[in-house]
Amino acid sequence: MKIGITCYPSLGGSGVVATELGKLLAERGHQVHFITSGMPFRLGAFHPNIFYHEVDVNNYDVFKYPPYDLTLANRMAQVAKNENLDLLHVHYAVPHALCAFLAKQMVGDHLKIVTTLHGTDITVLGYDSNLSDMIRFGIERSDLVTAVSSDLIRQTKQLLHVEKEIVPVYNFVDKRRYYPKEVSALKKKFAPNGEKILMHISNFRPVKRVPDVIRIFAKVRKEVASRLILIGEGPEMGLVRNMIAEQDLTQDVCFLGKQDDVAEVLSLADVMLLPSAKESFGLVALEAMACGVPAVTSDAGGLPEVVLDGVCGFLRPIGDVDGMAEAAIRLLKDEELYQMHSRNGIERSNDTFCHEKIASQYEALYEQLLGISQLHN
Ligand code: GMT
Repeated sequence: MKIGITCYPSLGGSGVVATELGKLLAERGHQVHFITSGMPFRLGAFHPNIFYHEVDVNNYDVFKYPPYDLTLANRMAQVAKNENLDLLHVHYAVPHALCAFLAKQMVGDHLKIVTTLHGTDITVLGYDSNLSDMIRFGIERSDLVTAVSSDLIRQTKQLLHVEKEIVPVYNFVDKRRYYPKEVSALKKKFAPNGEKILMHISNFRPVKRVPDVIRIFAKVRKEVASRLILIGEGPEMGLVRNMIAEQDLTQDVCFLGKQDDVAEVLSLADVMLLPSAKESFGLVALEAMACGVPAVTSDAGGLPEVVLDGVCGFLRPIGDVDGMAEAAIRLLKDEELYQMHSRNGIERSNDTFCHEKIASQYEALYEQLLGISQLHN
């Protein structure tokens, strides 16, 4: 198949999923064309089946706002015509589903549109009355719509009153890159006296509740000698740094900033913290589990579909700092319990969220949409 993929290319789970999926499809022999405003950050090495088409937005003085949407739609139509694309798979509804719809109007009905809903495109932007009708329209005019969790489907239907069928397709991890790694030498650098390491990775937006991470860590540290590694950057970074200083935690917290490839650092962690207020899936919890690191998270959105409470981590109500701290302490103090959770997480990520399984699921959906009889599997 000839597949166009559009996503936000900078750091973020939806861009990661779109890029990794494109790479897997290319490995399976499909021709994959990324149509994005910048090189997707996880695209990596050259592959003969992968092509990149940049969306170069005109910043002409007359425009108060650069016309990303129209330029993207135009580029999608150009690439679809020139490369004879079978379908466009767009990640994140706003504005990508609408751009794909416009491109289809320009190219013709044979071009199929697949839209994947990732989270805040619904759970935040869906509440904006300036956008909600447009989001519903984009979903309804897509030929196929998927969402990364059943909870996101439920929320989409409830909030936007969408009639269209939405197919759940979970996110995945590539187990060839995400597995427990031998990092004992590196661990000594971050935890020289054998302290346990708690980790948090996010874009430091309010929805991630990073201040809760600091509160949880402050409690854990009283019971278990530990350090906190923070990865990522974002609007709440200043607030978080202030909290750390005020609570006199500076010497035990390490900021690694934005990291392109977290597969290398995840194995440093003993516990992953993700206390988000909203999380349609929580890719970072899955990536941690794949590396044998149990996650202690809130029970927001799709997280209960990823982390099984008491099996490969713990789920606690949003804002339950005491509960999350207590769960982390239990894991860190009880080696047998810890090993069980770690093993279960690896098993669950390799099974339910295996990259091959999910790539096959997308492939089968594309084939069904294009009326191709399924020859593989
Ligand atoms: O909205 C965001 O937080 C960013 C978005 C993204 O583009 O990474 O994250 C969403 O999509 C990820 C990949 O499907 C999910 O793992 C995240 O849970 C989801 N974020 C939220 O729902 C807050």
